Amino acid sequence: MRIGITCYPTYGGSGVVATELGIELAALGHEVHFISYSQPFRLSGRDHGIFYHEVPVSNYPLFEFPPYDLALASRMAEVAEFYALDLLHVHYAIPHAVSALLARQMLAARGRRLPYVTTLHGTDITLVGLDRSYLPITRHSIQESDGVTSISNYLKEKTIADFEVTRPIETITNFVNCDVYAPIKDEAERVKAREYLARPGEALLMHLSNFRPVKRVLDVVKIFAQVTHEIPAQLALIGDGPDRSAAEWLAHDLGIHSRIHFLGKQERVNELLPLADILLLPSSLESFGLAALEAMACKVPAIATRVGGLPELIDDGETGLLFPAGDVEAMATGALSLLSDRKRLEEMRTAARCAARKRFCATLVVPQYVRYYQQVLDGL
Ligand code: GMT
Repeated sequence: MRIGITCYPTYGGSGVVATELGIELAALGHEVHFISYSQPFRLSGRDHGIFYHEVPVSNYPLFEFPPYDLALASRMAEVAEFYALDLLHVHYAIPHAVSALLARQMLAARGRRLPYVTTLHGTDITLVGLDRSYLPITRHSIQESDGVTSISNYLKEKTIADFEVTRPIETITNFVNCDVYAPIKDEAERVKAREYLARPGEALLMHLSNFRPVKRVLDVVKIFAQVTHEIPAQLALIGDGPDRSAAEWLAHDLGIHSRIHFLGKQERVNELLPLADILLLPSSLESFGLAALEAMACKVPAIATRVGGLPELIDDGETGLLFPAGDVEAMATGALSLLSDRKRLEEMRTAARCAARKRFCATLVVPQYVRYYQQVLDGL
């Protein structure tokens, strides 16, 4: 198939999923065309079978808000025509599904079919999409899609309930390449590799996000403060975003900044995650929680919140621990109990990797997308 993929190309879970999907589809022999305002950050630009088409947005003085969604629709239609695309797959409904709808209409007027599949990721439904100014157009573009997938059952139900979408929605969960996201097998090698973050005998906690308020990064610092009060420990924070400076201030105020490593945005998180003992993900909402899955594949269980789609990913007590959002005390106690019981931690680490491989491996999930595309094409 020739597939056009549109996503947010910068740091963020939906862009990561879209990019990894494109890479996996190309590896299966499909031709993948990314259409976006910049090259998705996980693409090297040299991947066989993958093409990137930039969306130029002109900024006339008249435009207080340059209309990216229109430029995107034009580019989608052009790329679809020039490269004979079979379908478009857009990740994150706003504005991508609306642009795809326009592109489909433009080509229909020229006698060409261009179906589009929309994948719902999270705040496109739970926050932004529910904003009254976006709700009607978001609902329309989802309803009009030729196929709609959701990354968890939670998000599927939420979309049906809040948007009154009547068309079928297929749950296709997020996935991880279990060869790329993998543990460091040799323990001595792992201890050596993480020496710059934690000394031997110290626990290493990690957090990975875009530091938006929904991630509750300040809770990460507060949980760590309690942990490091009891046992020797270090914290590595991967990512950047609006709450980073507040987290840095808090680390200084609590006097624990020398044990916290702000690593910023990182390209190869698969090399960092296996170094950790546990991941902290205290989000107020996660429709799936890709960071937790990536960690699990690296044999790192998450201390996370019982919100959104996280219970579909993490079996509480088996492959991680779940707590109510905001309950810093409980999460710190949970982290301490796990880090102080090496046998239980090792069992949970093994179970986390096993669950990632058995249920969320790219080799299982990507074929579900291929079958879904085929269904959409057959249904036309
Ligand atoms: O909805 C967002 O917050 C944006 C999105 C992103 O691009 O980071 O995150 C969502 O999609 C990820 C990939 O499918 C999921 O793993 C995240 O749980 C989800 N975020 C939220 O629901 C807050």
